[in-house]
Amino acid sequence: MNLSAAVFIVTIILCAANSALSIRFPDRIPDSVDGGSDQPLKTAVFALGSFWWSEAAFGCLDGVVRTAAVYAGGSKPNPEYRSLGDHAESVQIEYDPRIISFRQLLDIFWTSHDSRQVFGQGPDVGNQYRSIIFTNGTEESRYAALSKEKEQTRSKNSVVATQIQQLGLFYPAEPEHQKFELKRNPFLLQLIGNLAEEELERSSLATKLNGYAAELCPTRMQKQIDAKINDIVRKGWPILREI
Ligand code: MHO
Repeated sequence: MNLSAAVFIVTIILCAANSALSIRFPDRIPDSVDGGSDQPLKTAVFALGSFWWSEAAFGCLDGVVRTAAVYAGGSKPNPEYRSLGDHAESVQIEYDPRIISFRQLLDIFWTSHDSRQVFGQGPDVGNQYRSIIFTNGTEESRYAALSKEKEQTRSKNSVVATQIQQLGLFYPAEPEHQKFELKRNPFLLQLIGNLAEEELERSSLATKLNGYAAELCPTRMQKQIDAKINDIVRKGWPILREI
């Protein structure tokens, strides 16, 4: 066997071993997208109740690169969780428009909450949980209005309370509200290397796992992640047993 053949085989073995011990999903976001100028990422912002839930509801979708919990829709400068003024708990979604469209995000928005509930969402009561589609430009406003009409025809006996608003200034929520569902799961955090807060907030993998932790991934993805994690657990991983 010549040297290059040997190197090739060793590389294959190392790759296989590596994939057994780490959690990686196919990253369909080409390097050029993030920061590239030809087809930049787009941003959408929605309010649909607690932002813990909202981040998780969108995090696992193909084409969603990252999410953040934010305060939006109000006028109070520098809102905080205990004094958010007239803002609504919202999710900021960075997505690749070549993989997922604003209209597809709207579909997820409608199916992820009860848009007829006024002054709250589920058990959470208050103005901060109201339902809003934020838009950036006339095309998005048109899509939002059309999708709201469609939703209203589905809901004959009650009024869809969702507002459609031009996106104004919005603010990131405090770190303890970011990737909240994932942070409730120390095992998953450990699995991706206990990232520092800043890294965690930028990480696409953490964004996906945040959806997984809340069991809000599409079934196919939920199963794919389950299988990957079971594989890691079954094969065992380096554990310090004694000093
Ligand atoms: N139902 C949630 C609301 C939290 S939220 C980020 C709770 O457990 O308090 O507003």
